[in-house]
Order: sequence, then C-alpha cells, then structure tokens
Amino acid sequence: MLVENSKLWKISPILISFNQLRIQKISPPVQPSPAPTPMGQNPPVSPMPNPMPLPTPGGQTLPITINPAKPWTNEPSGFAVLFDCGFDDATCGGKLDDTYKSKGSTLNVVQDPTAPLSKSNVMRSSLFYPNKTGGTQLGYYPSQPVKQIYVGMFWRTNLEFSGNKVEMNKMFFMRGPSSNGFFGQLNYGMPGFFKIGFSHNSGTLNNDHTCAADLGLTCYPNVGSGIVSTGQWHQLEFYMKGSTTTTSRDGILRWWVDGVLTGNYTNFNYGPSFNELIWSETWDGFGNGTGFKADAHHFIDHIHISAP
Ligand SMILES: [Ca+2]
Repeated sequence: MLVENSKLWKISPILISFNQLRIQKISPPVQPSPAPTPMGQNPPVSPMPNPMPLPTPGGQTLPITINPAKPWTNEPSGFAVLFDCGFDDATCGGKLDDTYKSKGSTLNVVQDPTAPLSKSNVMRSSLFYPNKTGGTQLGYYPSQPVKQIYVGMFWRTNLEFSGNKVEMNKMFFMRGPSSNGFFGQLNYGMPGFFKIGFSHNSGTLNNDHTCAADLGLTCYPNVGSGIVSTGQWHQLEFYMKGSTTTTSRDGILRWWVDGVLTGNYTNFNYGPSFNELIWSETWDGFGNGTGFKADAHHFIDHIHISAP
C-alpha cells in the first residue's frame, strides 16, 4: 500500500521481452549451461538460466534442512539482532506498524504445521479475489539509521498465487531516507514459479551500469537461479550495505534463496543508510493488484532483522 512509480515497469524492454517469454512457454524451459560467475563480480544483466531442478509447487515443506538453533546462515558475523518475530501475533505484539490497520481483515495469524522455524503460527496477508486491493503494510523502524542491514525470513505464497500484471510482485522494502527499493517476485514464465529480484524503484538513482532496464531498475539473480515455487516454504535472506553517496557505486546488494547465493551486486548505488524495513505488496498501486486469477496469500513464519 505505497505510492510508487509503477509506470517505470511499463516501459522496460527487458520486462516486455520477459512477458513475451511467459506467453510462449507452455512446458519446462530448456536449461542452457550457466556461464561462470566469479563471486564479487557483476556479470551481464540478462535473466539467469536455472541450473537446478525446479521445486514442486505446493510441496509446502522447506526444500532445505535448517538448524533451528542457527537458522540465519548468511547473517554476517558480528551483527546484532534488531528484531525477531515468529508471528504469534500479526503485528508481533504491536512492534510492527500496521500502517493501514489491516489486522483482522486482510492481515491475520493462521496455523500451518509445515512452518519451518516457529510452528505453527504464521502471518497471512491476503488479496481476496476478485478484489484489486488488500494485503498489508507492516513496518519496522530501527531506532537510528544503519549503514548495513540483514533481513531473513521464512515465507511462502498459496499454491494458486498467479502474480500481478506488472511483472514484479512487491514484497519487502528496504528503505533509507532517500531510497525506496524492494525485493519481490519476478514472473518466471511458468505458472507456479517466480524469481526473487530487486528494484531500486526510484527515478533519482541510476544503476544501469550493473542492473537491467531503464536506470537499472531491475536487478535479476546474477549468481543463483532465485527460483521459488508457489505454495512451498522458502528461506529468503537479504543483505545491503549503503553506498557512500547516490552515485559512488560502492554499495552492496546481496540475497539468498534457500541458503544459496542468488544475487550479488557490489558496485551498487543505494544509500547511504536504512531506516525503514517494510513488508508491503502495494496491491493498491498501479496494476499491482490486477492480473490475479484466485485469492493471493503471502505467509511469513518468522522474520529476523540485524545490523552491525
Ligand atoms: Ca511462526
């Protein structure tokens, strides 16, 4: 539920071609050999091939084994916990800002015995078809801006989650005083599958030296596949380091899906700090709530936020 510049998505040639891909594909895509991708370097920005077997939509159980005592395997060493919640309550006892007072309507706690970390209560944020608005905005605001931030969560959609028409389904914003970027689900081209990507989502930043589309708005997975399937639990981990200035190209954008490094951009313009961590689908934004074919639900079992 945010005002955002969705029109930018409409003019991206990358996303137009991606949409065409979606229309054409009716069977699992041929998997070309992945190009070698040295760690720490930014390869070309084309969507990555998928070298791994696709998870089964609706498999529900987390596809990896975690250590419940140390589940956040990619949290940088030395980071201190800012926030940790297993969603026994939809707003974590009021610690999350329920900006649009959606608790009890489109924001609820439900029970899921397959929840990976903190059974069985999970948060559920819903768009009830054919409504074109819904979901929630849940915000965590650190007491002071931080230069680096880590966020981990166990998350899934419902099996029928079909995605919106703007090709990027917003999920989690990592904002600073002058930034509004988010992680979300990019349409993959097959029903039941998406890729986790990032957009800086701003007309005042330019990352076209390393990411795709106008102003480098779309950062695709450039190391791992980033593929997620509907109905199945996944572990998502996000790490960002703010750039010194909005043009200094020394920020870091990095994310993991099910423990596997998926995106790694080390010359990123985004910063200099972070002060708002917000779950929001922006289903009331331009086109964001349209295109679904059934109820759409996001479920979060647990969320963990830390910083140096
Ligand atoms: Ca839980």
